[in-house]
Amino acid sequence: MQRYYVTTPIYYVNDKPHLGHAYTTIAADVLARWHRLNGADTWFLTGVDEHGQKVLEAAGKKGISPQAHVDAMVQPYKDLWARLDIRYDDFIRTTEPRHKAVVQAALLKLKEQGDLYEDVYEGWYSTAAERFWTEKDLVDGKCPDTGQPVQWVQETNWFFRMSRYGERLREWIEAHPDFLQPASRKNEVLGYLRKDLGDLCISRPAARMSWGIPFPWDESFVTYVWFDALLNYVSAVGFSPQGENGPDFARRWPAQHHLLGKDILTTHAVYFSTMLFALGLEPAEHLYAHGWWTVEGEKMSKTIGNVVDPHLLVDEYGADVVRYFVLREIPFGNDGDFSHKGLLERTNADLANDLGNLLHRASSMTGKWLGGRIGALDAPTPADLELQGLADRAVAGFARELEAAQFHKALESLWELVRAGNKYIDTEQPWALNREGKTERLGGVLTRCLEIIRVAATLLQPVMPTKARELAAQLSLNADPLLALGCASLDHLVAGTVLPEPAPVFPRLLELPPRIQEALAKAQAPTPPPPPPSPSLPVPEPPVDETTPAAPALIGIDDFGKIQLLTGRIVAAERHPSADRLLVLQVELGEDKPRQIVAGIAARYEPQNLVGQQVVVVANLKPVKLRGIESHGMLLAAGGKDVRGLVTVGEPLPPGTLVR
Ligand code: ME8
Repeated sequence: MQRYYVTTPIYYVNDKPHLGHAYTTIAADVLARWHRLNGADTWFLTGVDEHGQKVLEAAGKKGISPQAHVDAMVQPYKDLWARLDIRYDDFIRTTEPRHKAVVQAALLKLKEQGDLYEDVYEGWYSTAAERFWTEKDLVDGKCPDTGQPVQWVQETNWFFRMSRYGERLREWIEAHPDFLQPASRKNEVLGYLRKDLGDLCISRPAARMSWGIPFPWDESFVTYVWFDALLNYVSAVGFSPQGENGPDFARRWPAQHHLLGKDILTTHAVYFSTMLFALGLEPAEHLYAHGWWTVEGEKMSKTIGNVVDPHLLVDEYGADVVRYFVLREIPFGNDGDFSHKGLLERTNADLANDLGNLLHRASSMTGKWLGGRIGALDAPTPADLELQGLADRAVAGFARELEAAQFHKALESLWELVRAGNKYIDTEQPWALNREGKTERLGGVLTRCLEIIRVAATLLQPVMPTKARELAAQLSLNADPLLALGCASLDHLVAGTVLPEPAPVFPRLLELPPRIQEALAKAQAPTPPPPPPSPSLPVPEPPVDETTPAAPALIGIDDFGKIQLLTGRIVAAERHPSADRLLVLQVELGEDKPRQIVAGIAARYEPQNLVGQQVVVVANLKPVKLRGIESHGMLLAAGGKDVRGLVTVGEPLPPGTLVR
C-alpha cells in the first residue's frame, strides 16, 4: 500500500496564526486529502513550537507564565484549522512529554557517540532570530534576519558536530535530485554547504533563557529551540533514539513531504538532515520550500495583517474559496501578493464563470428539456471523443501536478476541461437540438457536460471539500468519497437519475464584502472599486452566472424603453486588424445596409462560425470607434469580459424585429 506522511512547520505560539501559516497548512491538507482519497496510508502532522525566547517574551508581555501562555495559544491554531477545514491526523506541542522525552534521549545518544561537546562561545546574539551571528553577518550592526539589535554574548554551551555530516549531506542532495524543491532551492543549500560547515550550538544557559527542554545530564542548560522543534517530525510518529521505536515509526518514516516557507529552508535542509544522519535516520523524501506572501503589496505586518485575518476571510468568502485562491493564484514556490481584488477576479472568473456556469447551463437545460432526469449517452461523435480525450488528460495532469505540489498547474489542468465543457455547449447547441426534437442527442450532450461536473467534483474534493460535495449533490451523487483516479471516463452517471432543483454553488461576488472594504480602508490601502461598466465596451457587462443576477440600481420602464433592442443576423465577420479581443461584424437589422458592429468576443468565437447567427443588438447606441474601427451598436452576450455566450433568439425571425 502506498504511504504518505506530510508535515507543516510547527508554528511559534508567540502570536495568533495568520495567512502565511494558513497557506502552508492548507497546502499540506490538500496533499493529505488527495492521498487519503486515493487509498494511501496517510498521516498529516501539524502542531506548534512552544519553547524559546520569542514565546518567553510573549508570555512576559502578558505577565503570565510561559506554560499558561502556550496553553492559551494552542486553541487559536486549532480553531483556525477547524474553520479552514484542515483535517490533520496529529497535532504536536513541543511541551508534551512524548516530545520532550525524545529530545532528551536524542541528546544523550549524540553525547554518547561523541557528537556533542562543550565549548566557550562568544558572538553576536540576536534575541529576535534566536541565534548567534558573526561580525561579518551583521547588517549595519544589526541582526540580518530581523533588523533588530544584537548583544555580545560569551558563554559555555553544548555543540553538535554538524560539520561531521556535511559531506554526507552534500552527497545525499546530489544523489536525490528531488530532495529539495523547487529545484532552485537546491543550489541555495549547496551554496550554504560550500562554506565551511561549522558545528551547531544547541544549548542555552538556563540562567539566561530558561524556557526550553532541560539537558538530561545538566539542568543548567536548556535545548536550543530549533534542535528541539525539528525533532517533532520524528517524535510525533514514535521515534525512540535509544530504545525501541513506536509501532508506527517504520510505517511513517521517512516522511514524503515536509512543507515549509523559504525562510526556514536552511534549518530543515542542513540542521535537521545532519541531526537525522547522526541519529541513524534518513531525511524525508522531499522538502518543499514555498514562497512568501505579501498583502496588498506590503510585507505582512500587524496593520496589514488585519485585512487578511484568516477568520475574516473565512467569514466573508468561505473556507473553500480561500483554499482555492491561495493555491491557484501563485505557483507553489514563488512569492505572491494577496489582494482582495485579485481574489474577487479570480473566483468570479474560475468559479462563477467557468465552473458555476457549466453546472448551471447543463443542469438547467436538463431540468427544462429532459424533465430534470439525466439523459442516456448516445453513440459518441468525434467531438464527444475529443472531449473524452481532454478529460483523460485533465485527470492525469491533475494527479501528476498535485502529487508534485504544483497546485496551480493541477487546477489549470482541470479547468481546461471545464472550459472545454462550456465550448462544447456552444458548439453542440443543445437549444437547437431541443428545438429540432433531437432528444437523444440532447440527452447525450447534456449528460457529457454533467459528467465534466462530476469529474470536477471528484478532483476538487481535496481543495474545496464542501463545494465538491455541493457539486456532487447537484448531480444527485451523495456517495462520499468518489475515487479520484479513474474518474475520467465520462460515463459514470446513471441515466434517468432525477436531479435536484438547480442551486448556485459559486455565486458571483459583485463587490468586495463591506467588512473587507472597511478593513482595507483602515489599513489605508486603496479600496478596489467594483469593475465599472464601460460605455465603450462592445459587449455589456451583465452578471456572468445567470444563477446570480446583478442587483444594480432599479430603473423605471421608461428608462428601459429608451433602449432599442432588435434581432439581427450576422452576415460577415472578421478579426479586428489591431485588437486580439475584437471581431468586426456586419449585422443585418432590416435597414438598407448591414450595420458594422465591433464586438469583444474573439476569445470565444471564430469569425466563420458566427455568420448566419441570429443575435440581439442594442441598436440605438451612439457610435464609437474601437481601436480605430467604428461600431454602430452592441451585441448582447452573457459573461462580461469573458464572454460565455451570445444572446440568441430561438425562433428564426426577420432581422430588425423588436425585442422586449
Ligand atoms: O519558523 N508567507 O515558526 P513561524 C508564506 N517555529 N508563508 C508564511 C508567511 C508568509 N508571509 N509567514 C509565515 C517557525 N509563513 C518555527 C518553525 S519547524 C520545525 C519550526 C509560514 O511561526 C511558512 O510556512 O515563524 C513559514 O515557514 C512558517 O509559517 C513560519 O512559522
